[in-house]
Amino acid sequence: MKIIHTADWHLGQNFYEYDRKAEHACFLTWLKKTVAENRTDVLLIAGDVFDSPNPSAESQKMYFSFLREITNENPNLQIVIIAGNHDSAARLEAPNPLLEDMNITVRGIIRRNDSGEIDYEHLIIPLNKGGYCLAVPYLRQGDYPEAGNYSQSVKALYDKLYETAGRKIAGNSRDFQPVIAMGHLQATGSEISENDRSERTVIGGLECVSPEAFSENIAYTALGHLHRGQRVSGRENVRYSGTPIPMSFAEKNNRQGIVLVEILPADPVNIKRIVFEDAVKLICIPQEPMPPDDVLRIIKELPEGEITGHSPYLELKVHITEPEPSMRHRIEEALKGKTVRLARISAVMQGNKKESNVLALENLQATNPADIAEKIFEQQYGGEKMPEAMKKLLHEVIQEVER
Ligand SMILES: [Mn+2]
Repeated sequence: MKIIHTADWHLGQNFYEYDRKAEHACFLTWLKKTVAENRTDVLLIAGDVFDSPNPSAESQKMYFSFLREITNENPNLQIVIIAGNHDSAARLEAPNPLLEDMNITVRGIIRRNDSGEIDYEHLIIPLNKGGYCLAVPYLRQGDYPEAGNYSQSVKALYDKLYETAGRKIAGNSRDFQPVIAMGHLQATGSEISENDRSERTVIGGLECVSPEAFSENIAYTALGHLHRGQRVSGRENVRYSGTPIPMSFAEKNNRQGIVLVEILPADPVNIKRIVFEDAVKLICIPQEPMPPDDVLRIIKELPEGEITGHSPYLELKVHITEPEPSMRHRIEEALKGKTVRLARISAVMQGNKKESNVLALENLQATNPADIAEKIFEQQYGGEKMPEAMKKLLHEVIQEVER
């Protein structure tokens, strides 16, 4: 049985001001080709299909076109999809009546029966080739049995699922019946991308699942949520596929792709990562922040050409000694004709080794945006206060937005 494991597509994501349609389309085309070339039996999509719980019509069309095309091209392909924390569990499940006829199963909601018990059966998907997939979507509070802390409760959920699947297997005469598991969660013993805000804010400190939640007898565990493809706690067959396209500059060194898993009767599982080579490149220059004039000089060396949906994204690191209101304009002028898309200018004040923009989520929610802006201004410009005129403008903007 051949499985392809992917996750964290984040369809509809914007990278700074750029939409990523071209990149997602390119990935989905590549995925269709890869699924067909490898004569895949099962495609697992481990959550965060969409970037937003309320995806645009365009993103939904891209998703449904993909499902239609891939099932047309591979009539025997089975697809199992779980919702991630970015997806709306209910919305992702809504097309199930149509998708089920196409051999596609989506699980987003943890159902309960009339007596309040979790409907475990609903999360155990029979595989056409034999065996079962434990399809566990992102778990929200109340979605798991009470069994101590979060990690213990999630383990109890997977244990119960594994046990229930085991009973089904015992009552069955087929000899090839592997159990595979899916989840959208953070496992302890995994690395997150350095500085990754999108992951870190979601993860928090407590909500980590011990890899022991996944029984050694599970042939393969397909995880989503962390954007870097990796094994968990050294276990070869408990993995994050990672995101196919980088979601932030912090992910620039990740090798994006998917995981191809082959499960053979009585043999160890064969696991191979396949890199998605056409991912748009992220360029961060210079390596260490430099004064504006040096950065402008380095920009001159960038390749000339047209800007397309496949041009690299650019992050510039500039060292400044005083506020430089015209810097962005000068940089944009210098970039004319270059085949890069400017995403971010990171301005660092002389003396400040690292940008410090750490603010706990609770504090952030309770803080006035004007205060945050003033604080950031001071940090960026070495303690200098925001000019009154700028404060006034900012105030007007905030009022406009909040009205
Ligand atoms: Mn996620």
